[in-house]
Amino acid sequence: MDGSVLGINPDAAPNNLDPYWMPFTWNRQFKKDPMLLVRAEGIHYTSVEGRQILDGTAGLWCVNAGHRRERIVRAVQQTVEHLDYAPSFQVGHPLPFELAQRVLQLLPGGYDHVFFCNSGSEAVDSALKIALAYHRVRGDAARTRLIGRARGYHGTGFGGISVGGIVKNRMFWGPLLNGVDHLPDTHDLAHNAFTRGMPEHGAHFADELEKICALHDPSTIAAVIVEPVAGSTGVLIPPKGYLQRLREICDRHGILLIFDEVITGFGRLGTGFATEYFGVEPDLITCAKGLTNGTIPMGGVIARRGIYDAFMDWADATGNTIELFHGYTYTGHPVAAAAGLATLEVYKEEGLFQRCAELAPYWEEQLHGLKGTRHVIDLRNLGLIAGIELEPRPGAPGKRAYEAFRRAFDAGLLIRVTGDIVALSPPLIVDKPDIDRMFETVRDVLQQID
Ligand code: PXG
Ligand code: PLP
Repeated sequence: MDGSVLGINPDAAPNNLDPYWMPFTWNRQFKKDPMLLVRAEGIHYTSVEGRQILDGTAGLWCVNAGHRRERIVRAVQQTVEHLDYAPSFQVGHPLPFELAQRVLQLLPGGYDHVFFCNSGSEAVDSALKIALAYHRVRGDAARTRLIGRARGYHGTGFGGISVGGIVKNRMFWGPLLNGVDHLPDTHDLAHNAFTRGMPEHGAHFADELEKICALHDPSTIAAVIVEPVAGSTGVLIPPKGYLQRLREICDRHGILLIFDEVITGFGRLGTGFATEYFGVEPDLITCAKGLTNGTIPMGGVIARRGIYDAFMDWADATGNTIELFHGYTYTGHPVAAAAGLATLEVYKEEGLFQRCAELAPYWEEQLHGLKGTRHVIDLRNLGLIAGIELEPRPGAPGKRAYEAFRRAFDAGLLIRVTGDIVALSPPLIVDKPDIDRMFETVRDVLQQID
């Protein structure tokens, strides 16, 4: 980049790291020993020191087409040269209309509308609000409860942390939303350790939903939200039959099912969305991340046929002209929509979802080659996602994995850690030698650390 535009050199470390309060980060450690990424191309970052870092995590699970793709960069440049911003309430710009149509093409026929926002957290909040309002506009106003799941991650808005199941993301913020309950998570190392793909054991975890229904009276429950594959809490793969059973129970009781596909959307499992992969159709789907290849923030909520119509019918019946009292300044932002359109074009042109499906068996094979490596107590995979669970150090949970993360970075590989679980989710343009390098680096690092 031409430094003169910004008046600073974006390839150099800032002289003062202090004012920026970093998210989900050990701030003081980082500021003593920063890991700064300044450039990216394909499957690599370049660090501020000029080192090449293999991107084992597609950024934060979002750069599915690899970095700095020409078509996406040009789409953003061209759009912003024509128009920076257009209001999103009562006025529009053509691009989000086009994008909604293209997103729907990636889904089974039962989905017919897309609401846009700016992140996964907003997508979750929007989906929860749409679910509550859906029942309300249909005259079923008693349905106010929301059911999430232990170890669920649904972003960091109040809605998302209320239905989410990560204690540290919840414990500081008081009572959160009212009327929320949680399913148990499906993690079961005793039965399922080292399973390749979906575990055989555990569909019964879905039956807990019946118990929750019995406890609260199902006619008070608005929606159940789950990640089809739990990503950020350590790659928890759904047991065979589990998602189907959740769908059946929701159907039996008139409860909406929401799949949070912020990670699984846009090819991560080798299909457009996880709904296709698992053959289970939720009522609402949240997405973000891969929607724009991470280039410009954007999220969305995809609605099954009938949901949008319920709002239209309500507005007609009540004489309201606005059918949904919800939205953001940057809903359908034209520059984000341009990035989204170009991204979907790249996915299609290069057959990246198919590529993911084709590479998945090799990925699985290489991952499970780590069995027997020091500290490894489980290996899990689906699509191009891998979870490597480490035995925690006694009295120091998370420390071993953090050290692995730091050493991997020094060895030229970006991984993600959560607790003592390492997650890998490379861009879908990854090739076999990259995959080999990733797992070799992880193996080396694990052999080196205590
Ligand atoms: N739902 C799911 C399933 C997610 O994975 C969000 C919602 C929130 O999206 P935003 O865009 O508001 O962050 C996410 C985000 C990690 C990691 O290390 C995962 C996420 C975000 C940051 C880090 O696993 N997922
Ligand atoms: N706070 C204030 C004072 C605002 O005026 C607005 C939007 O107009 C918001 C928050 C919400 O911002 P956004 O629409 O970007 O989510």
